Amino acid sequence: MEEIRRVAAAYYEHLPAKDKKSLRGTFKAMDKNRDGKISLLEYLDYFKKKNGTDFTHQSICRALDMNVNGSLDFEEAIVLFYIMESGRTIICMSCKTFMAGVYFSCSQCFFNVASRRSFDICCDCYGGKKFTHHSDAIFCDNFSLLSQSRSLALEASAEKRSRVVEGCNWMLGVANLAVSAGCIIM
Ligand SMILES: [Ca+2]
Ligand SMILES: [Ca+2]
Ligand SMILES: [Zn+2]
Ligand SMILES: [Zn+2]
Repeated sequence: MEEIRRVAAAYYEHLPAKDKKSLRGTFKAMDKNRDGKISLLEYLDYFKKKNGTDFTHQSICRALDMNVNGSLDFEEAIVLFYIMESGRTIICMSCKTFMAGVYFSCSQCFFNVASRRSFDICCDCYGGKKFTHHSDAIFCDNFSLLSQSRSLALEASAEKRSRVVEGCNWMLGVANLAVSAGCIIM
C-alpha cells in the first residue's frame, strides 16, 4: 500500500493545475457533510450511483484509509483518484479483496482481445490455489504481462505481414514469451 501511495502522490504532483482543481471538486462532491473527510458511507454512496464498478467493495475504502481513522482525507483520496484514472485492476476475482501491488493474471485471457475481461487474482489466491479457472491457464504477474505486451506491440509494428499469418505468430509468441518469462504453468 505504501508503494501505491507514493506513486499516487507523484502522479498528483505532476498533474496540471486544472486537473488538481477538478480532483478537489470530486473530493468535495464525495464529502457530502463538508467535514473535510470522506466517511465509508459517503464513499459507498458516491460509488453506488455509478453502477457496475469494483469500487463498491468495502475492502478498497478500508485499504485506502491508511491511518485507520475510519475516513479518507484528501491525501488518502489521491490514491483513490489515481486508481480510478489509471484503470488498473483492483479487485481479486476470487476473494474480492483489494490488490494494491503485484497480482497474477491469466495470460490467455489477458491477450484474448475477444474476451475483453482479464482474469486477475491476488497472490494469496494464486499461491493457495483458491480459484477456479480453465485448467490450461498460464498465470503471469502483472509486471511480466506489461513487458510482454510491449514486446508484442514492438513485434507487431516491425513485422508487416498478412493478418492471418500475423495472428498465428502472435499467438505462438504469446505462448513462448509466457514460458520464457518464467511463468508458472498450471
Ligand atoms: Ca464527510
Ligand atoms: Ca484516514
Ligand atoms: Zn484473492
Ligand atoms: Zn484465462
